[in-house]
Amino acid sequence: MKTDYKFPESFLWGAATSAYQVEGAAEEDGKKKSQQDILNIKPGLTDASVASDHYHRFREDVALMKELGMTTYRFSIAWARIFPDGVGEVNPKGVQFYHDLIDELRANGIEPMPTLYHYDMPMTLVEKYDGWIDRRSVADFEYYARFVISEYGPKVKYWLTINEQSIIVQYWTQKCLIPERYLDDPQIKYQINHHMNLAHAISCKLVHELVPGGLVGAAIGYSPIYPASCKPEDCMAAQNANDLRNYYYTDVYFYGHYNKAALTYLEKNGLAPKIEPGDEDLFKEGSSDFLALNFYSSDMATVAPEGAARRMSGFNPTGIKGQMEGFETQPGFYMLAQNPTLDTNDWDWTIDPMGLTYILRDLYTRYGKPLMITENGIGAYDTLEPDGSIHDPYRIDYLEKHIKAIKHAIDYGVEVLAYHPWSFMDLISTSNGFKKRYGFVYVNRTDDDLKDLKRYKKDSFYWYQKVLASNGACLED
Ligand code: BGP
Repeated sequence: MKTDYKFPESFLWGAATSAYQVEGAAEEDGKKKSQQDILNIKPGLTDASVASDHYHRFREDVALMKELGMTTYRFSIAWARIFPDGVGEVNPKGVQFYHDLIDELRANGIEPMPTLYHYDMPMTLVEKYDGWIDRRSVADFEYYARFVISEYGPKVKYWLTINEQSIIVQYWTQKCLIPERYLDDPQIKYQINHHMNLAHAISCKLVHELVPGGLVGAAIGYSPIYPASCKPEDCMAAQNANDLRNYYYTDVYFYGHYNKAALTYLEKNGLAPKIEPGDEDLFKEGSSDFLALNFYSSDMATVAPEGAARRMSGFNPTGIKGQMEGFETQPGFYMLAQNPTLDTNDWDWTIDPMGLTYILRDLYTRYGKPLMITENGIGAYDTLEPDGSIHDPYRIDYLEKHIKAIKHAIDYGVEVLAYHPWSFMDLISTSNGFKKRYGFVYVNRTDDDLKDLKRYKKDSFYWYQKVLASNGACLED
């Protein structure tokens, strides 16, 4: 029988971005620097001062979203634009920017879906007490979140709290500005995550308190982890990896406590966060309404000997296949490795659409809460042709297979609310600057040359427009 790819009528179709990756205007209209304005000055990255210039061109960008047929847009609010020093005095121009953006979206029939935090801790708080490393960050985040949720609450139904705690733990020095003296202490990353769990739970409580009918959840970077073989040892390693890399985060959001096996492993290895009395009560009070997933690829695990060197995931800095710097190894628990059965993009990220059906089913069975996709896409080198076209069949192929994978999960009974591919337009990649592009809309600049920042529609734009117009029904096997 032919599969029907028509999605439920209420399904929201959109795309995603984050503040420091698109906005630019890093120190304009009262905004002060965030840690990303410092971190992205490093060689190999692109400084965030202009990015895609969305701050100045958001009306033109929203017009393109409307033309694409989007009914939801996932973006993030820059904490340092609202409170330039993290707490204290509010910045009226920053507050107005997000009012204008949200109003423009609403006027065009697009549901605004803001993320409260996407890697961009205000620098003042990093200088004051080392940012998320210090528990004072939780109270300051509450101050910021309370303001933002009350201010925009009447216009915003869906709230996303913190972007990708799991990836922040993996790539802690890239996602947070970590002072030198902490670099030899791997426990710190789990402490940062604990503070974020508290901030997440507080945000959930605030949405429930301040936004009638509001719904809230975290956006987690999530990859299923398969065993390297059917050997029981590999299956056990995969279970260990799923516990520490995935359920360690999501169990807190829905059960209000850390995954037992993962926490026990961290405790035995001196890595567990310091948990204060009452913290898990707060987790339970701040339970999520849904889970948002950022899905790009899947992982594979095998056995790690007790004596193996501990390391976190590496990344491929060159965009030439086969140059992944290394895989996470947790001695005596698991070690990740490249899955030989899957193709990859140029940065060695596996391409695994069935992995998306797999996690949607698994997470729905585990927690019974609605799910949505807040990121999914393929980073690639794109070429602007002399006639202004961009031919990106690899992106169409990737997205088509993943959209079908979502529908397969829906057909199994999973409740999926929305799909936001990454990204609406080209933006600064967190690891590879402007070389690695994700958007439906091409932004005419490179890492070193700002050119004219003009927007061009890629082939994938016209393809996605048809998918949205037909609510998925145009897709066929
Ligand atoms: C996620 C982040 C995004 C985004 C994406 C692609 O981890 O939430 O901010 O950038 O990954 O990753 P990259 O930019 O490194 O290619």
